[in-house]
Amino acid sequence: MNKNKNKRWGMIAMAFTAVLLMGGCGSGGGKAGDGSAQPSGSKAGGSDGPTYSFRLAEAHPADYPTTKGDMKFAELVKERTNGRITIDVFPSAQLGEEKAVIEQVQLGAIEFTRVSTGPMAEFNKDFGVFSLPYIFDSDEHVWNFLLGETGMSMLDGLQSSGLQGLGWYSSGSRSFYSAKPLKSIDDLKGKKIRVQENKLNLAIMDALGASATPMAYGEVYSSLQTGVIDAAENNYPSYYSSKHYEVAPYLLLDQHQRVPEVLLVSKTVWDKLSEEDQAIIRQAALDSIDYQREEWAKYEKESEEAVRAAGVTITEVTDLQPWKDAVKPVIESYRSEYRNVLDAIEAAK
Ligand code: GTR
Repeated sequence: MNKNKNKRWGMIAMAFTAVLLMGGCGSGGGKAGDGSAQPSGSKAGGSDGPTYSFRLAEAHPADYPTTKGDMKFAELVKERTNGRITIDVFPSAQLGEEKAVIEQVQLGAIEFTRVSTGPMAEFNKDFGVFSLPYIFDSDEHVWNFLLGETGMSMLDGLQSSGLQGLGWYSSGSRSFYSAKPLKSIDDLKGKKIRVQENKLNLAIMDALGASATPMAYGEVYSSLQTGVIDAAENNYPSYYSSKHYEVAPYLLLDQHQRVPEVLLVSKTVWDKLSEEDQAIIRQAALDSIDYQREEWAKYEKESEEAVRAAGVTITEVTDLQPWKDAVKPVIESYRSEYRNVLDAIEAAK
């Protein structure tokens, strides 16, 4: 654990050095990678400047690991600006469901958000890569990629979509769950399955012989309950905290996707901030990552135990080959579009 942690920090440091080097000496008009980052914890420039009160939209409840990460981020920003910049976290989708929130953040009506990279695919094509199935082997693989050069540069790549990425958070792996018994890949055939809202998921469900029903996260519980959909898919923490396990108590651990979370700020807002404030915010986001990952690891275990204790029928998948074979055509059809990033993901193994 400790070794992994050190390794992670080493990688963050490496990635950050790369950002600094890339920024070089250009002023860049306060753009990402402008090399103006202060060392972690530095108060330089923190107290001086305009006062801001921002909002951060979060889909999950207050005790969920992403929300805890958001709060840590907000706390660090407040601390390092001596209270000049405050970010209020609004949990439980109080400011809206993810897709609507992303639109609001693009407009600058909401300043910050933490969202899944799943729905982000419809706002920035590059982000679709995270919905491709079985491209990562483990969480370690995901993080090697996210904190490497390509992963970190994808945060800045969001500028063309009116957003600025600030950091990544953990989200484990997604598996299917159903209201009716679900034991094998064949049981998915003909099922109506709720997916995150992006077009790649339609192709994946099609390849599995199921039919995709994209809808907002907040509608999934009642849709499972009333039979509008037969099944859904998510990680242990969401399966538990959303209570989907109550209405879909059959979980099949196929781990088809690892779709990370991303912390975002509106580019409209970002461009108005001084380089010093940008640097403080960027560093605070990076400094909240390890905390979020620790909270994630704890909550992932707790939520698995809780759904087991609640009597959920969990089927492990011992052979992933039939799953990988079934979805291979989807990956192949997107390979040329995502070639560079897929190569970087492969290299991060
Ligand atoms: C969760 C993710 C949420 C939301 C949800 C969903 O894992 O943390 O932000 O995207 O999945 O399936 O809609």
